[in-house]
Amino acid sequence: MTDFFNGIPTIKYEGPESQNDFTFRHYNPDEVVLGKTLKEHLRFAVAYWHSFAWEGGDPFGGRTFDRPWFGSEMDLAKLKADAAFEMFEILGAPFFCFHDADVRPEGQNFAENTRNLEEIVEYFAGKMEGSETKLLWGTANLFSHRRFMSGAATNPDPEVFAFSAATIKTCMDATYRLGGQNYVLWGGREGYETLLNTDMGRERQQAGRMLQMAVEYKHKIGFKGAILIEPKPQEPTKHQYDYDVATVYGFLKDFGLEDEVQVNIEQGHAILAGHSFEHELALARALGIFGSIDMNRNDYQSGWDTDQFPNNVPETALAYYEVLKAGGFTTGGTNFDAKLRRQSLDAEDLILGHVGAMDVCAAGLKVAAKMLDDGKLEAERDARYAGWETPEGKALMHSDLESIMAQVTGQDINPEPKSGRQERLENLVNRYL
Ligand code: XUL
Ligand code: CO
Repeated sequence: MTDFFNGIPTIKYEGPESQNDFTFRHYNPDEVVLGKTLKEHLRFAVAYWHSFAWEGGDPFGGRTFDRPWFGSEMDLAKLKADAAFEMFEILGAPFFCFHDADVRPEGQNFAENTRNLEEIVEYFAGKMEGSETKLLWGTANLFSHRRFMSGAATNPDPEVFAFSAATIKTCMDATYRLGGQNYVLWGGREGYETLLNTDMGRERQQAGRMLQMAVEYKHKIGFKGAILIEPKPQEPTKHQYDYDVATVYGFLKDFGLEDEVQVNIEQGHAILAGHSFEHELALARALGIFGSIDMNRNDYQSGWDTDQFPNNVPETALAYYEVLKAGGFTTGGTNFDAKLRRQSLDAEDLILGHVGAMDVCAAGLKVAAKMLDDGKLEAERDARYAGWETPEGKALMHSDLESIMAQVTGQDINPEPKSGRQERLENLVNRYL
């Protein structure tokens, strides 16, 4: 036991009227909604990097947090793991997620990195035996160390490609060993700073081959989880190749991976790409590549990835509406890719950030479920496309320009515009909130 969370109780559901800060008001893990418990629907995960590895720095200042596990020794990495599993228990977190670099000290070389990772993975395995918390996904940090400054898979130096491929293998092994349900690839530095030194065509081929290798290895070791790509348009690089869901889909098609790889969609990344979160979710569903979500929020006034805990129920409601329409999560879940503000120094801030976020997501999911169950919004949408369900509408998709022209002239087709009824639909959605 560490003493880091001393005095903080296990968080229980007490309902919306509770005056206790350390309680859930909307997230009752056992509450059944549309045939599943909230715990099964939401599949919450704690992000190890933001909660335990991030030091509170920003571009203008360094560490503000003072955590007893900061440092580069293995013992401290184990102390960090102890505190992490204590927090998982306080929150009743069903899952967690990690990068290699979050959990093990950086070694002098690849072999030492691998040894450190393997030792911590065994330590995690031991802790997981006595814990309810499972691994939602693992991933490799191929963006923080200076060797990755010009990319990992897309690096102009083949040695960096090799180092990255080997690291991905070790992280897939770690994920598999711990029963992880997915493996994520986020291309933090797979992009460019200037086109003047960049061969985009070549770099894209390198990224495609790396992803194919990860998929080949997944099948080789019998990893049953999903491989997920996490789109982001920019930051840290000026431009990233996995820009958004549409771009990733084109990339997957190009490399024959559209049936092998799904997407992990992050709220803040969607905003940076000039989309809404629900846009990205709806498109992934339509393309059949929806996998998992990184739940956070971006400050709408700053143009960077602020990774804040979600706190807006109408937004989470529209997001979970899309998740439910996609059939809900299978291997995926709700990972809080969210960090405290750098002035939020205390252990209780870390707990309350998660408690509030879990409540906001649960409230949003319940609104979404009501909306879906009522069916009014879907009925309006179906009515708008009803013409396509008629024999004439269906036949159009199999026709050709000449026949269609004959039909339009023969029947004197002259379409009358119909209202999109946007305000009516917005009013309808607000009734559920
Ligand atoms: C960065 C980001 C990452 C990925 C995992 O913006 O979202 O933390 O989720 O590498
Ligand atoms: Co993320």
